[in-house]
Amino acid sequence: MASKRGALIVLEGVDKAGKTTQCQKLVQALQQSGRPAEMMRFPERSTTIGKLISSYLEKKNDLEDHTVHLLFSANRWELVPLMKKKLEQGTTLVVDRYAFSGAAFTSAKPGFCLDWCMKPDVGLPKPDLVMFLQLSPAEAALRGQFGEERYETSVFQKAVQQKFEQLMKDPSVNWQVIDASKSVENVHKDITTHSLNTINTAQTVPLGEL
Ligand code: DGP
Repeated sequence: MASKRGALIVLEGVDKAGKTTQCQKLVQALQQSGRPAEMMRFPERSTTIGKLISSYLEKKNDLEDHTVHLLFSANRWELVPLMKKKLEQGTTLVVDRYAFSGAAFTSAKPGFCLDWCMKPDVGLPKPDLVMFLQLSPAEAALRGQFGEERYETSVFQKAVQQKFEQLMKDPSVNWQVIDASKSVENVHKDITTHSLNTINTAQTVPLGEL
């Protein structure tokens, strides 16, 4: 009998929602309970494409908006063989941002529609679960100043949030909205509950495509 595949679990949300902390805590909890799990993040800045993206985000270079959109997508595609291998081996992947950030961030720019923005990611492995860490712009502001990177302004983040709300209407994606205003431990509990359910059901269905 074929071994059981891992689940593809994605955390999305605007800045300051706590995605990275929660990804790390989830991976740790899964590993401690004997379930193979690893964290990934997008953009993955270590590759050649990722380095270009990183210097764009740090405002060290300027790239045309369509071009950078395609680079973000290419950065996801270049990791697909590794993702598939790990999932097939039974490792659950907990991913900090994915194609939904791609569509939300670019479509928040003037002159872009959501439909065009989603096209380059069509065919990527489909997450079994996407948890959206919901935090109001006011609560996010209480968590401290934005950094220096491109996109880190409250006006842009509000536009991104609206785009995520549109994306969450897609019933073909298993979205779960998580109240990220709760304590770190309580958010972790919610995320763990959804993830354990998903890991069990993912074993019974093949990996889909976006
Ligand atoms: P992070 O390393 O998670 O802080 O993400 C870096 C920034 O890049 C953050 O502002 C979100 C943005 N971002 C992530 N993925 C994409 C994408 O696919 N396209 C665009 N335009 N921006 C993205």
